[in-house]
Amino acid sequence: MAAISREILKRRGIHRSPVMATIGTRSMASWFGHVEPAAKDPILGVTEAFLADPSPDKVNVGVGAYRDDNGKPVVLECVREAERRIAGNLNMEYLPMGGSIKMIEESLKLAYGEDSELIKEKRIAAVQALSGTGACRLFADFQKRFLPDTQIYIPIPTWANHHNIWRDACVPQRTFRYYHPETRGLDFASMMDDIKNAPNGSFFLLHACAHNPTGVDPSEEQWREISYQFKVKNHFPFFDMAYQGFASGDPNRDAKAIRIFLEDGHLIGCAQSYAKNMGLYGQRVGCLSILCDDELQAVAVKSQLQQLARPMYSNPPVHGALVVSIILGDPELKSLWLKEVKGMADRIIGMRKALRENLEKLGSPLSWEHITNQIGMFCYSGMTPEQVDRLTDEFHIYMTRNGRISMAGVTTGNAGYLANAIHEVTKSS
Ligand code: KET
Repeated sequence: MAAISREILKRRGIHRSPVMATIGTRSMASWFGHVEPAAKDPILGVTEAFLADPSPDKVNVGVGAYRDDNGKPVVLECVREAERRIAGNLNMEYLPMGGSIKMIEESLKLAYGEDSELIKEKRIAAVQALSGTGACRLFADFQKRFLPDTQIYIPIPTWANHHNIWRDACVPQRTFRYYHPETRGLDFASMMDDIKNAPNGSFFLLHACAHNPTGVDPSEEQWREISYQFKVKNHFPFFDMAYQGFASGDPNRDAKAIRIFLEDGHLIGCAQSYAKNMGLYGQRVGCLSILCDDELQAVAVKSQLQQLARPMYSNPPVHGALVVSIILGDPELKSLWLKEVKGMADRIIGMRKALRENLEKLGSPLSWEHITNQIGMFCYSGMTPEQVDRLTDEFHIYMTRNGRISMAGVTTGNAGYLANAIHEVTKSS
């Protein structure tokens, strides 16, 4: 028992503590004596701190969760209607290991295109996943099991949890350059260099749109060049698409990068999430898809994804999957959803303008152009961890220490307060 524990700890990079050395002769209380408190999650830890603050002025622009202009969480009208239709009709039986077939079909149309030949040819292995995180994790586990000698190239910076996901799946990580702090834009030249210099056949994690945390995406032309270079190098692109619809307000446009890679004949992987674009955060509904050479391969890959799911969570939850398939399967509800996604994206764009204008009105000596240039849920402000600490300590404003502002938490009511506080902590820098 102790030997197994030691082996597991060693694999996770945790070295045996003195308490573990004498395990077995100790009382029960000592079994966990070596467990240190985990480091706070850089994103969800912010929400915990926000909730613990009694100040009436407090503002949470930490986690990427959409709020209305009164700062309240939103349940979309299309979701409410889908739930009305579900009410009373739902049995609580298990879904298959791979999840809802209907939800998967609709998800593939959304990512690969309504009339995609690849769907008709049944070349895509896909399973319902526990939202975007679960889709990434399932893929990472698949990668470890079937391509054990590969690594994953992750952009710097990225969503912090990407590093945890591939670490826990025991896939070695490499990084590639993405962001240029001086221009607050894409470091395209360095990114291309890193793509060229990676060994042929490397796995790359790409944000399909609305890159988190920077809000900086390659242009269409740049995506074409990236895709071309991936072809030359025979790299495998894995797209994390957590914000489809949140970048431009149009889910089809936001899938452009994926469509370009498909046109160029790549095999791809894709993680989809309905957390943000349908506001189904806590329902944990998403989809993992892997495009294969042919139907036979797709059947085999899907069966292996199911094998990975079975001992982990057996089968995915049913409620969110029903909501998604009802909305996407009904033309009227789907167009209501499209309108509502656009409404959310537009409100965020409006708040970008408001925050920038407020900062400029205050006479800030710094340029805040990037607030309106960046897209999606986040503004990568350029503030330092120390400046963020001051925002929290002096103004009760909560955000991640990398300077990321969740624009989804900015409202007409708090944009002025936020701008004033940002101005106070940045004006002498
Ligand atoms: N990928 C990206 C790029 C991402 O930003 C998130 C969530 C996810 C996947 C996972 O979302 P899911 O709820 O599993 O579908 N990001 C926000 C929330 C979080 O950290 O969990 C965030 O960055 O605030």
